[in-house]
Order: sequence, then C-alpha cells, then structure tokens
Amino acid sequence: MAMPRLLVPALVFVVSSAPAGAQLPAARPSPVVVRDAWVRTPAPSVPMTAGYLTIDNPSDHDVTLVAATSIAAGRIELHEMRDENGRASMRMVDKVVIPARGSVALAPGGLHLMLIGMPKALVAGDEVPITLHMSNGTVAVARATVRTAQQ
Ligand SMILES: [Cu+2]
Repeated sequence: MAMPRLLVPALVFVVSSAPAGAQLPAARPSPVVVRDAWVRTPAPSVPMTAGYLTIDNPSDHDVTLVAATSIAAGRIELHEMRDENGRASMRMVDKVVIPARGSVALAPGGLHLMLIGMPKALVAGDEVPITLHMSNGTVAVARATVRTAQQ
C-alpha cells in the first residue's frame, strides 16, 4: 500500500538530481529521498555551522551515508551531539546507516552535518547544495535552505 506514495518522491529526486549527475557522470543516484534540508545561519565570525535533513530509504537494502560535500563549505563532517553527564558534546561519526524502508533524521540535538570553512558567508535565505555520498558509490543531492532555526 505504501509503494505508490513512495514512488512519487523517488521520481522527483531523479529529476532534481539530473544537473549533479551531468557534472559527475560516474556518480549514480542513490535510491534515498532527502527532505527538510536546512543549514543553521552561522553566528558572526564563526567558521562553521550545522546542517540538518531527513533521509528516507524506500529501497529493500540498507543505505550507508559515509560523507557529504558542498561548494558552500571547505569540508563537511558527520557529527553526533550527545548528552554526557548533563553536558552536550559533539563527536564525529564515520557513517550513518539508513535502514531499508526506514528513515533517519539529522536534527538539532543529535546527528548533524558540520559545515566547516565556508568560502562565502552564508545568510538566511541562501540555498546550499549538499551532496551525500553513500558507501556503495551512489550520491543524493539535497538543497538546504539557510535559516536561523527550525521553522
Ligand atoms: Cu557538529
């Protein structure tokens, strides 16, 4: 019953990823669907900020996110926020598994993308393309909107 609903975002993704595919002919599109992507407006003179998005995996196989890149950041790390003895701390993670027919949210307080070293200041309203690289060599492109907080 869920299939017809899943097909629509999958097709939309294929269309929206075409320009990236043209630039990177070797990269095959991933079956995942990325939604609700946003980047927190960086604080003044702070050279990093967090990005958030939700990854849906309508396929029958687990998909593993291993890296992210963007023209808007020198590099992007996969991070996780944790509460350790009442203190929030961040650590790097080397992968994020999106289970078959499942979904993973990168959201404030938990998993997130850490954008480090922005070549151009990001301001609210900017749209940032973020390419998600999977362990099987496929990619998914997200278009994240810069904003001050989740709305
Ligand atoms: Cu972080």
